[in-house]
Amino acid sequence: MNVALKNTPCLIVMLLVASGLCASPTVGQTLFDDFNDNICNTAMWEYGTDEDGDLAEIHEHLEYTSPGELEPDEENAAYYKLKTPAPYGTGWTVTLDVHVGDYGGGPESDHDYGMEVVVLNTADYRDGLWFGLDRGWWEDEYYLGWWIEKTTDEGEEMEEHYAPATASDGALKLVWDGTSFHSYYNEGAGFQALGSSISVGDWDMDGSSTFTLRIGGWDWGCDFALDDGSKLYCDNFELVIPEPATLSLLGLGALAFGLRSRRAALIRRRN
Ligand SMILES: [Ca+2]
Ligand SMILES: [Ca+2]
Ligand SMILES: [Ca+2]
Repeated sequence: MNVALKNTPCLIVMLLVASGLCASPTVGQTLFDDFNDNICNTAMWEYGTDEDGDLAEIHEHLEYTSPGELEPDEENAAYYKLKTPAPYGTGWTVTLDVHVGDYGGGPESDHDYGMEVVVLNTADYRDGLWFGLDRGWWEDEYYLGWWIEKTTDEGEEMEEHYAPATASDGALKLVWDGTSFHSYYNEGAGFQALGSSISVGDWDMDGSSTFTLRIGGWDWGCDFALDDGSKLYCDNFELVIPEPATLSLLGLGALAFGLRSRRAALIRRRN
């Protein structure tokens, strides 16, 4: 083997790291995807679905499509999942642009849908954090809002925060400071906090644990297909894992900060 060929794999790794395409999130690294090439970066992402949801890079963003609801109470979801989980011990920040268009429909058919970031305890997928922009009809009320919800294997210890949204477009930011999660949303006037911080101390994790990170879309109870193109999508995923010193400089350390059950959460929110 000549020297050039022998060094090729090493060169490729160096180029991948330099271009941000390397799949392993490590301290000091930023992972970014603008989805502009309309092809899944399989070095970074695994594709997954629940039921019949579909997710695809198209129109230079990541777009969700539902086939419509066939069975009552069925939920569809499709997602990109990071191939390499994010580490527990160091802090990290994920940001994502989301767009949840208006499909209308009548209150006679309860349904809701949205785009989200999902964090799961790699060792126990019952431990989860679901954060996104959601829209839909529920019991004759039409809502659009930012929503973060925590689940655990204990079930009854669920936490959640909700804030009404004013537009179909926005950005969300989730910050892990090594102890708890801080959630923010931005509708054009800068990021603002969505409720208080959420601790995952009851997830039985330790310094060697990791989080699985997913982005994607979902719908529940729809009796029509979310297939109109570009109405439900996300864009510009960024995961930043700063050096610990950088994290404290950002002031993040100073901020006091599964199984899906949206139906139960909605009922609680409305009561
Ligand atoms: Ca894009
Ligand atoms: Ca791509
Ligand atoms: Ca657990």
